[in-house]
Amino acid sequence: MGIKMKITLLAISILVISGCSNANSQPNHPMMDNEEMDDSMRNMGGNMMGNGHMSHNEVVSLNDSTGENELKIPSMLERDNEEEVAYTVRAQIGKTEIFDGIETNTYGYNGTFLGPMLRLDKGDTVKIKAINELDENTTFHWHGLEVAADADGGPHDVIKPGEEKIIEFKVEQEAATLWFHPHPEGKTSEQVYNGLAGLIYIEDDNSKSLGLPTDYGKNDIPLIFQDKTFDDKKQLNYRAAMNDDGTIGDTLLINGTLNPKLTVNKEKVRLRLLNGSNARNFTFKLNTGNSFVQIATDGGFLNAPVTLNEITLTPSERAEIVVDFAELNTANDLALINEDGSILLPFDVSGQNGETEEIQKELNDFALTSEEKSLPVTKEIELFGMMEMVTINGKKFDPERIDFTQEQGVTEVWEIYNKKDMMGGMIHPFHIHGTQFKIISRDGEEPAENEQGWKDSIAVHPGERVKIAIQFNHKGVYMFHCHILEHEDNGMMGQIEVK
Ligand SMILES: [Cu+2]
Repeated sequence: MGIKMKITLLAISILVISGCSNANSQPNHPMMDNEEMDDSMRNMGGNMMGNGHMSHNEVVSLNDSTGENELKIPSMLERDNEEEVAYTVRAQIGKTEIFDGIETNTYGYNGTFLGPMLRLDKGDTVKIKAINELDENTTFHWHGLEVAADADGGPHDVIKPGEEKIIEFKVEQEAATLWFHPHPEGKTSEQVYNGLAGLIYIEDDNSKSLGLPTDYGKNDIPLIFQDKTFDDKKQLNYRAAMNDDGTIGDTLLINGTLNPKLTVNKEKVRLRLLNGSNARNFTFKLNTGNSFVQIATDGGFLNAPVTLNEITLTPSERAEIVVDFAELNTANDLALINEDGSILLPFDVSGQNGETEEIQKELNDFALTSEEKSLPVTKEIELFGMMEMVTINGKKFDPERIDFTQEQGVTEVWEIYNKKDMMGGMIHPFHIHGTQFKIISRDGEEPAENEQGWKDSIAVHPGERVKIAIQFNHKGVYMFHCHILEHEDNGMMGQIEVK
C-alpha cells in the first residue's frame, strides 16, 4: 500500500471515528502532497471538533497577539479634486507582506490589502468612480449608507473586470462609522476574505461639537477585526479554509496587521470597532476587567454613553467605545481581549498625558416613538438552517424574485425570527441594505441600553424574535440577508422593493 493510500485511509477512519457528517463540506484535494494532507487533516479535525459549527457554538480560538507590530492605520482617501466631493476607488489584486519577508496574495481597494478610510460630511454630494481591476466581477456596496438602490452596490450592480462606474449619492444621515465591501452574488465571502473592505466615517455638526477624541490614528482609532487561516505557504487559500457555516480562522488581523499592538497616550481613546470577519463573533473586553463606555452603534451615537464591561459584535456590526487610559492602572499589561481570554490587541501606554475632556452626557436625540412601538407587524422574516441549507422564509435567494415591497418613507414593523434547528441553531447577524432601523424588542423585552440606537445589522439568537421599526428613504430594490458571508452566498438573502 502506498503512503498516499495509507494517509487517505487514515483520513477516512478519522472521519468515521469522529462521526463527522459535514466532511463533505471539505473541498477535495486530489493532488495534495503528504505535507498538505497533514495540514488538511488538521484542519478537518479543527472543523469537526471546533469551527465546524456542528454544535453551532464551539469555535477555534484565536492565537494571542504577541504585540510585535504597531497597528496599521488605514490612510484617509484623498479627494480627486478640490471643487467637488469626488473620489476614485479601485478594487485591485496585489501582494502584501503580512508575515515578515513573505508575500501573500491579497485583494485591496487603492492598495493591496483592505482599503482607505473614506471621510464624508453630512450634506455632501459624493461622486465615486468605482473601478474593477480584479479578474472577476465585483460590486461596491456601502454598508449602512442610506442611498438609492442604484447606488447601493448590491448583487445587481455588477462591475465587470476592467470596467468602471460613477456612483453618486448625497449623505443625508447622521454621523456614523460605516464600511464598504463587495457584494457579488455567490462571491462576497471570498472577496471580503481576500481583503476587500474599507471604512466610511460620516461626520456632522453634532459629532464635531461633542468634544470626543477625533485625532485620526492617535486617539480616534479604527479597528477592523478579521480572522483568517493561512496555509503553510502563508497564503489565504479561501477554498481550503471555507466552511459553509461560516469561515473561521485562528489568526487575527486588525486593519490587516498581524500580532498588532496599539500605542496610546494617557487619555481617552475612541475605538471604532468593526467586526469585518466572514463569520466569527467577538466579545471585546479589557483584560483588567475595567469598564469602558459605548458611545455609538452601527448608524449613529447613542443618546448617552453606556458603561460596559464587554461588548459582543457579530459580523458587520460596529460600535464606538471610549477607553480612558488616564484612569487605568498602566503598571499592568493592558490589552483588549476576546471572551475566551485570547489577546486581541495589547496596549502600550506611553508616559504622555493627553486630552482629558469629559464625555458629554447627551450625545444624540435618537427616539423610538410610542407610535412606532404600537405598529402591527407587517413583515415576518424566518431565518433557518445551517451550512448550505440556509433559508429565509423557506426560500433561497433568487435575483428574479421580489420578496417584499414597502412604500418609501413609511415606517413598518418587521419581526425577525431565528428558528432553531436540530442542533439548537446559531446566531444569524441579519443586515438590511439602504437604511438604518430601530430595535423595538427582543422576545418582547426592551433592547439593552447599548442597542437603543440606529442599527443596520442585528444579532438574532436561536429561537429569538426581534421586532424592528424600519423605513426606507429611497426607492429601489434592496437586499436583506444573513451577514455570515457564507450563509449569504448560500442564498440566505431576500429582496425588498421600495416604491
Ligand atoms: Cu446566518
